[in-house]
Amino acid sequence: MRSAPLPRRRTVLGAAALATATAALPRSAGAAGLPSDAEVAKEVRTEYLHSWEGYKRAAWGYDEVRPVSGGRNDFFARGHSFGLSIVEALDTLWLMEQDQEVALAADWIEAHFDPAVDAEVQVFEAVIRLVGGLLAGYLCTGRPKLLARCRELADRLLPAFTRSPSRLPYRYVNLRTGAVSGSTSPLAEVGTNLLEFGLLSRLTDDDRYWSAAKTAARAVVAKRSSLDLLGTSLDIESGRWTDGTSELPNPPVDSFYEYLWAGGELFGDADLRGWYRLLTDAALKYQAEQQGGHLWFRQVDFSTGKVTGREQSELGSFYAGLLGKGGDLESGRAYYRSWTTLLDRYQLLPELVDYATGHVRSPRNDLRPEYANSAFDLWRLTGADEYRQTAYRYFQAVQSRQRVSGGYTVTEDVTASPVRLGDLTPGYWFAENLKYLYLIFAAAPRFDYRTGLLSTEGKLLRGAVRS
Ligand code: DMJ
Repeated sequence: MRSAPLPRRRTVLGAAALATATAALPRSAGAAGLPSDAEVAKEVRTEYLHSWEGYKRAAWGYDEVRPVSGGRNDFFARGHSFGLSIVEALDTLWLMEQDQEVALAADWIEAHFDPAVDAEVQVFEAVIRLVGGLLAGYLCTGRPKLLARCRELADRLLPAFTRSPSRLPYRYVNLRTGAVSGSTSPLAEVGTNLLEFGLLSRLTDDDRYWSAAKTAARAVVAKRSSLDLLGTSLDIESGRWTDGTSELPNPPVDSFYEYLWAGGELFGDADLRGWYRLLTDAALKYQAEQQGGHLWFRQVDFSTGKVTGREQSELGSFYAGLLGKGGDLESGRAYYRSWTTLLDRYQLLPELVDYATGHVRSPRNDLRPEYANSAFDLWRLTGADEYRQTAYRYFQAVQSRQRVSGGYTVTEDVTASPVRLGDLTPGYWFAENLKYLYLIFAAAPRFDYRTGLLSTEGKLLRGAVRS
């Protein structure tokens, strides 16, 4: 995993800076209308367990629960279940010290999780949710079978990389046959594997996973434009861009950038750090803009910098925290405030807005975690009360609008009053939203606040404190 160091152009807040920042974090007894931290942590845990029990009751062993109807959803492939919500929940339950539930979840995985089913799965989703979930489960519990399952799954995903003429991964692979498909892939799907594959290489002393991931990331960065911007999607077979728009921080490119920073941090990899800095400087130069006193990121032609759109996806709100962690703290804080104004307006963030016109382009709310993720990141970096306050507002809004007797559900329209409910608890709900909130308020003894590092799916990949 060694690489030649690239020059760094400004200080990046890594573990040392996080440590300094978090050492001074205030623990509150309930300032400015908030209950005490301990009370909030208890509320958050109670709501998490409400949702978990709903899943267990109606959909145990299936990927996802439909908490209104009591139905189930196969996330990866119709007719095949991986017990996704169980894998997603494992490290959150562990951080919340729910050891009976941890044992139940880990036992189920060891007995039933099948990494060799005859089904085509999306490589990106399988990596961040399943490989990441099994890795985190192993790091938290120390149960070797979780690592064995993880490795078997990763071995079955590898053909997506090794059968590709460009070494950029195909989008889909059949876990039993190794057949690959999906030759046009967005950036996030090409690069959001560095953490999971890098860590797996470390734990197994087998370089194939890391090498596949790093080769793909290197190939992408080599295709940057003369402005140091990246496009959105690539043709896996020719290795060429299929478009020329820089979408950062919207999907489907979002976590590509996140993994450059996080990979640099987790593995001390100077290439990844250098690439993150180079691409982030270009995004701040060509895409950042103020509208109505708020910071947003426009879409631009990656060769000319010409503006092509002003849409912002809710998923982009993760970028506030990433900017902070990467060393652009003031930009991160400003971008977070832009999202807070939307939260204050709608209480639940809509999926897509045009920030120039103020129009809501998609009024859905898919119980997404990105705003809470940034609240957690920025709170760790600054200790500022603003993030506890807004995190709690986010929690209250979700609790009062998306809670049902079977758990928590997505909503169809956040602009309707009352909001129109959907019928799904996405797997990531068990991995992310309430984990971030819990960690802000709980002073969790099993989380190392100095070095803890979470993946894009909220998986605890560093900083599990085992007694
Ligand atoms: C999650 O699977 C992850 O956070 C991913 O990085 C983006 N999409 C969802 C949540 O919105």
